[in-house]
Amino acid sequence: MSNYFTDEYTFLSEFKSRLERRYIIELKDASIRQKYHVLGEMVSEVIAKNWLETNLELHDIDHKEVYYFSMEFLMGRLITNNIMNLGLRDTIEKAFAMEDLDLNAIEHYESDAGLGNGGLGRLAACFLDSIASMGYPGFGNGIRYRYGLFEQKIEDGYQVEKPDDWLKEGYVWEVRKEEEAVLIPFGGYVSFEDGNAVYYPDEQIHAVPYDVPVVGNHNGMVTSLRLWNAEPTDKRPPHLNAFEYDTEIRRISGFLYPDDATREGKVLRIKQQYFFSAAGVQNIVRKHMAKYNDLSTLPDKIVIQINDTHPSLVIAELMRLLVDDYHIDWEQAWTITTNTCAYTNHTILAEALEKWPVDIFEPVLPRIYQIIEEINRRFCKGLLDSNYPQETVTKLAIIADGVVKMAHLAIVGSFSVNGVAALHTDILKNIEMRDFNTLYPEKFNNKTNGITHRRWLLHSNPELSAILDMVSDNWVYDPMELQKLVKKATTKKYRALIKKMKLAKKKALAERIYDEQGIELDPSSIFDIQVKRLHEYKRQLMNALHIMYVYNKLKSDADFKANYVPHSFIFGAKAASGYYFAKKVIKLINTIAHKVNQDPDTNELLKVVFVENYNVTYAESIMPACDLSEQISTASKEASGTGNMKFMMNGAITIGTLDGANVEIAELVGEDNIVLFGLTSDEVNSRYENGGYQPLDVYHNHVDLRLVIDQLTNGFFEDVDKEEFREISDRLLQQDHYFVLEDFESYRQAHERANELYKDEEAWFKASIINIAKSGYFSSDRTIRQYAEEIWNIEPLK
Ligand code: 26V
Repeated sequence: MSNYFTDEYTFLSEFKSRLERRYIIELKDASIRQKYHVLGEMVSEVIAKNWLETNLELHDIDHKEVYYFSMEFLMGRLITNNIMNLGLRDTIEKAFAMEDLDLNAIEHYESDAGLGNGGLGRLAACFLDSIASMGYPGFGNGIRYRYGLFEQKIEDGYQVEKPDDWLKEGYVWEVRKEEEAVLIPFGGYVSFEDGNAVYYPDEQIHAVPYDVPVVGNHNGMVTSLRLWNAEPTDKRPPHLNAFEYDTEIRRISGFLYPDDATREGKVLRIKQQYFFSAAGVQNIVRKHMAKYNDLSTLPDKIVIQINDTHPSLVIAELMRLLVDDYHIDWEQAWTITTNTCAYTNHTILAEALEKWPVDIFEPVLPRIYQIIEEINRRFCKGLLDSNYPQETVTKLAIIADGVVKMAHLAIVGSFSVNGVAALHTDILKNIEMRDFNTLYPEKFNNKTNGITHRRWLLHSNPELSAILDMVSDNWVYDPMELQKLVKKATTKKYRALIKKMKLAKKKALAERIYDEQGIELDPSSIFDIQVKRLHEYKRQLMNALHIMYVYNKLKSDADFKANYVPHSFIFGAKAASGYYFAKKVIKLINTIAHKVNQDPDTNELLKVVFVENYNVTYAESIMPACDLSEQISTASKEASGTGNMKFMMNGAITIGTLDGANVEIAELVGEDNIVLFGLTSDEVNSRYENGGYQPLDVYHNHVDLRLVIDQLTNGFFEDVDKEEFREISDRLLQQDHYFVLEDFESYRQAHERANELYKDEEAWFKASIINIAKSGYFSSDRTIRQYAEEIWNIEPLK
């Protein structure tokens, strides 16, 4: 195949000629859509060559591979990543400059692949980037959702969800591999014939893989993210007509669950989980048999990383295949399975730990249920034989009280269980999963999360990248090299460079916000940003109450006003569609914004924006534009956080609690270069043990805070009904499970310290530089290397 990217002239002539052949149009008349498609196609052809070579090499050599099973991959846009990693950007830019075309605008045509909810899904995408860029043999395995995470509109201050029809124009990067489709059975019954279980399912569903290339950075490596699509077979259950059957099947890969707050559609969710887990396992076993013809060697050649409990049915499915289809005895099958699977826990929130009611689970997956029962029976028997008290056995059982506990299945069936930040792993080991840790101390380990510095620094912040090039010529390959910046923190020159970079990125963000929402931000104000999913534990509400406090002070206290550096408070957050309280908080933030932005007394000093439809692509312009990064979860609740790392890497200073990876950020940058506040995780837990605290005491003792709480319901917001925020004030005063009121004063003081720090320009940019310099640790390359060496036991290809 010819390479059309050798120089700008060759590229341009091919680009034009393809537009003519494909769309019967000349370049000057072509639409962005047409240009995007032709460019995407040309880049895909370069990828194809590397992809085939990578696949052939992986096929031929004897090595071990990792399969990252995840219900979510929040990939964002791929075109920029692909063009840069393949080293094509220069040629394309030169060619486009000759024709006055804007590559950026064409890139922006690509839809943001939002097959994930938040941190967990984006982590999976960062991991794939690191796996490919470091040359590890590894693949993603997930679902090809027809609709990704909803698109958020704000109407009258309320969130409205619109379907994310991301595939409507096709997806230029994917390749359908119909030949590798597998059948997934559901329902029906099991009969025992000659001592073997024979499963007669009600329905069979085709799982058809679509492969998306994951392009390594300048290393010729292209690995795959395999996404499974659910399609009908010709065997339809008798009770459904053809149309109903088709609709029912397609729902399985129909949409990503946006609802991590409520658990509706349990059956569908179980089907989704089994669908992509079983398809992935069948694929692995088939490949392994074709290459080695011996399943006892599976753990030497394959490791399956289970991303949260969603794919933990791989454990039961692998057992089913080994025992039922390959007639391997249970003990050996169990050894193979537990040496192949490894599990990552991403949350300790009790309400987020998956439990499936047996009466729902069993009819959908009757054989899988039997296998889990047998795993459970043997596990419990083992405990009882080792003299564990019945009470402990019941607590640890996989099936108990009429539910299947997916985390217990994942722990029992894996050789490794990891948390995602040091504090989180400590909490898992010492509190949440203490008994399991006593039982299997060798399984538990920590792998602090990371982010790909290629997307989150190199691609989204070229201005900062250029500065970093001045201190190291190798930081892209070895992000720990960023440390060299430490000694520049005390130089005027570098502080000025960073200041200039920050201002440029803030201007760019301000422009986008103005274009989209008509709100004008002053780029010289402090950009104080909180972007993440909306959850009570993340405490966007505390941030909002603090803004109300600031507004009140600006109106009533001249000294405060004189001392106040202008602030732009920026929020971005999607709330699960069924999460009523979270949606109220969005309405509150928008109501505050509406009021304060209009007030001529204060609006030179205080602006508030809730950006619409925060997603990966938006994050790429938000992260570099931040001065103060809000990481204010109730201590112990945020397993890690990864936005905190993206902000830090782009020179923001964190205002945060000692939670998740903030703890490690604080250790790295030192107390002078982070603004900490609030209860510690131990303090939070000891309050829970002692029956919580009295929010009313705080309310009565804190005059300024009391005013803010009162304003929620006293008509202060003229545009809304007085009762609009009643539930918010009730919850704060009656339960306040997340210690918003208790932490408020300490948060307020922290903001005061941040305000003072910002005024001392020298100190501020010094801190900013230290943050950038220390952020190399949070590259997902480091995280993936640790997984590879300490869990997966795999090596990069030469
Ligand atoms: C689910 C639910 C469901 C019920 C309501 C509360 C709730 C809260 C969170 C979740 C998500 C659980 C899994 C998850 O996305 N965890 C996130 O994983 C990130 C990557 O490891 C990590 O940085 C975040 O701290 C963690 O919340």
